[in-house]
Amino acid sequence: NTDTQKILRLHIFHLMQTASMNIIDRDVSIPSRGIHGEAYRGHIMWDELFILPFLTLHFPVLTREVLMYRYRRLGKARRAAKKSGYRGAMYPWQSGSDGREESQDIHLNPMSGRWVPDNTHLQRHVNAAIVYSVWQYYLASDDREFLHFFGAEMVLEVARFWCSLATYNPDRDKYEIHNVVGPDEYHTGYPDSDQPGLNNNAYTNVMASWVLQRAGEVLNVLHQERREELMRDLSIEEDEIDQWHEIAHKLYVPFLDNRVISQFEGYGELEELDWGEYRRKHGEMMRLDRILEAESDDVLRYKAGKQADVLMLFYLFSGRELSEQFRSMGYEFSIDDIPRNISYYQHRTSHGSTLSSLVFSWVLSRADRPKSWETFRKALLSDVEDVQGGTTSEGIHLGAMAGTVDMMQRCYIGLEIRKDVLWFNPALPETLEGLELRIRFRGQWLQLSVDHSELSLRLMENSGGCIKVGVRDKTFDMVPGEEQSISLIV
Ligand code: IFM
Repeated sequence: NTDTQKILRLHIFHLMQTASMNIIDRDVSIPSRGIHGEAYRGHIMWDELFILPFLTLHFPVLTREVLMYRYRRLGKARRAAKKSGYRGAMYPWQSGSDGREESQDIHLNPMSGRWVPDNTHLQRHVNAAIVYSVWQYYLASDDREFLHFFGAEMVLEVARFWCSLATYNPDRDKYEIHNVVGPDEYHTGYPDSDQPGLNNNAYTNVMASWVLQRAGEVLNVLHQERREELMRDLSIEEDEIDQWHEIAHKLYVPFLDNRVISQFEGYGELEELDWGEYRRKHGEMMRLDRILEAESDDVLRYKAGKQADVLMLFYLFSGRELSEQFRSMGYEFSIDDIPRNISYYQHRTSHGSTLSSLVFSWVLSRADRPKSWETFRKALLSDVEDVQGGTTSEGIHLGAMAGTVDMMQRCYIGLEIRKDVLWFNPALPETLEGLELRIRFRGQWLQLSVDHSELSLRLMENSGGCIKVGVRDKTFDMVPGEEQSISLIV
């Protein structure tokens, strides 16, 4: 695996060029294509969701900086929400210097020479991504100062936005979210509709519910005085909190047969694409949307996705967390349902974004390790082989770069932070003999090495206290200077 290691180091190198100590106090964030090229004009999108986990476990101070970029634009996000008739804060899909929406309205299809409408700005899920990053940073760093002064306010204002976006459907006794776009950027509306956006994108609705639940939790974590202060300053009344609770537990999630989550409401009625025929005709189909548009057809008509959408849920949450999340929303969804969902969308995705192979390799890591590794290698080669045929010269793909490093750091080691416990559940692919790395958790360095039979941990000598560690189902405390070796043979 020297080749894999070499590319991972190259990825870290590029990442550290964009996010280094030099960004501290500069009010900048991390553009999706780094500072390496002009694609997306340097805009900041949701890619920090894939980038921050690496930074948080090594340079938490940089994650804080990136989150501060968002905090400084909270006022703009509030104004954007108000202008669109919502409450709270609505962050833009593409953000630049002053925090206004910078997304394009039209884009060029070079295959047809036509300019086509672009409604990708309706990806409101970026707001959930910001809260997810705030929460993960808080859990990993225990930076209560950040949560107290900045993070909590963002969480509450975004929760308020989701609450005002949701509408009640009495026929279902459920809340719904309309006119949005999920991570799959092919589906920005319904075929033959003159209205942009989709109803009840499953990823968006589940994330909105998760955010609303975190908003309740954040208020409990805060010191009483700060809680009262924020509620007063933001004019949050107790009945508003009750409403968050009600919506969080009653957001609608569409399903197809057999507990396969429907990407959005109406997805099941779309036509199946003849993937075999199209592959024969076009070979690589990463930009299936452009191929179809050039043929005067429309990707909106088909069950064909650009990138992982529903599967993002399995990327962000462990099976156990997700089952709990679904249960809280009134749905039964178990870990056993995950492989069926992966298989369904695996056959209907063109991987037109480099983020897609990354997410697929992650979600396959438990059910099909060889396939996960094969897909990981694809994500790994995104820029070194310029797999999209010419996009790397417009800037590297930082989400895929950081995400592939994070595959080693979190995915194959099964690293997860739940409440104040750092969990490990290693499942290395056959091809990976072992890993050695050092991570930062709640202000302390933990050295770890893992192979197929053993996990060794050493909490470095320092002035901190003990940390809580969990391996598979057992938890224990570790004090600075302590070493632990745990057999992985069952
Ligand atoms: O943010 C991504 C999006 O999910 C897919 N298109 C590229 C963007 C920038 O990386």
